[in-house]
Amino acid sequence: MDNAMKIGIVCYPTHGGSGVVASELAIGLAKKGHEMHIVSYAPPFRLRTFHQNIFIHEIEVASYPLFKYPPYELGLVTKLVELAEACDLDIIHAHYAVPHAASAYLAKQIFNSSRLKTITTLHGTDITLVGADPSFHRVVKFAIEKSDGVTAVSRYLMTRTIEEFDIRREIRVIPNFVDAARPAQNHDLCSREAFAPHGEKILMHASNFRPVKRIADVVRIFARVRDEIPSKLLLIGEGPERLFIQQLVRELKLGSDVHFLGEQDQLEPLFFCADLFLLPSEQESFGLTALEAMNCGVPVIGSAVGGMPEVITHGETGYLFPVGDIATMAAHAVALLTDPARLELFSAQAKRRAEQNFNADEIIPRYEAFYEEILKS
Ligand code: GMT
Repeated sequence: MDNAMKIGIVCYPTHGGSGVVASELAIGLAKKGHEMHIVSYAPPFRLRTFHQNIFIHEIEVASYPLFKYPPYELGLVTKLVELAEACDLDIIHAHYAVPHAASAYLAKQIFNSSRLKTITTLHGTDITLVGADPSFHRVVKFAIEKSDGVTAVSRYLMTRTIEEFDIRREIRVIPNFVDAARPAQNHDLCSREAFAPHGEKILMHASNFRPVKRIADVVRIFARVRDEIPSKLLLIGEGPERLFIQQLVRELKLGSDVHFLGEQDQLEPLFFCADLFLLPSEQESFGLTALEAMNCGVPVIGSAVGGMPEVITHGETGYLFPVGDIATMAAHAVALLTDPARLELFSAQAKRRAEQNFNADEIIPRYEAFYEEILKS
């Protein structure tokens, strides 16, 4: 490939949306012939198998008795400078601003070549929760202003960033994406009968189990649905809320109707077991799991916050209601689950929307074009 680029992608390796987007972007660009270098503190879970043109570089952070907090940012900077030199990188693309955008900036200063460009992709909590915290605010603003290019995963996040940090530069919106063809490969891997032996309906939620996801609302919505129709709930993920949620499941006497599946590397097989996906978050800059559910033909019920309305079309591919309105969410879940024709229509519309508006085949070239534009600038 003549115009192949050498790109360093900085991301978190854990089961979170920003790491998934970074990994899927690397996979897509590597397939097109670009040389992709992943810099992370562990191999990202979607990149644990071999991919041609993808190279993993783990960040080393020295520990010393003096350090209460090992300096991750500096280990990352050192790794990026070494990599820029050894691999002749064209671009460092930092996913999640805190602290990756600042580390990329510092690496560029140390490397001291105007040829090397830095790009930051804003994902959500790096702006709305963590970045907005006074202890990070100034650095995040500085890093956004100093990146050669900045993208945001939704129009909402772009606007919110401009307001929150008083940003006067361009932030390009490039939405998250899915591989529209892949679900077909995972179609028969999940057995509905294993979770719902008597033909019960299956509701599903997947997240990092943080308070922002309002998983208690998921459980309470499910409790109301189960009062009306036989149903099961699949809860996927790990995080600080897990014990509290287990306790709530016991208190509401939902017992064996709720399955905790822990972290799962691939959600697609499970989506094919689900009738409905629940994402009633407090905040959501995009809602990648909702898009992944739609890509498998699963409608979504969630909150009308942040970038969710850019992904889910209310009344067509799911329903969105105000945060915490569990009564309305549950009523619409029951209405949809008891109307097979409407459920089927929503399922088809969800799949079509994912395919037509968020297809990797269309979105990845937008990143590629953005890289080329920044390299020329
Ligand atoms: O909170 C999460 O879900 C994790 C977080 C992340 O960075 O891994 O997700 C954010 O980025 C995702 C990928 O761009 C978005 O789909 C999520 O909506 C966003 N989370 C929030 O805004 C709460």
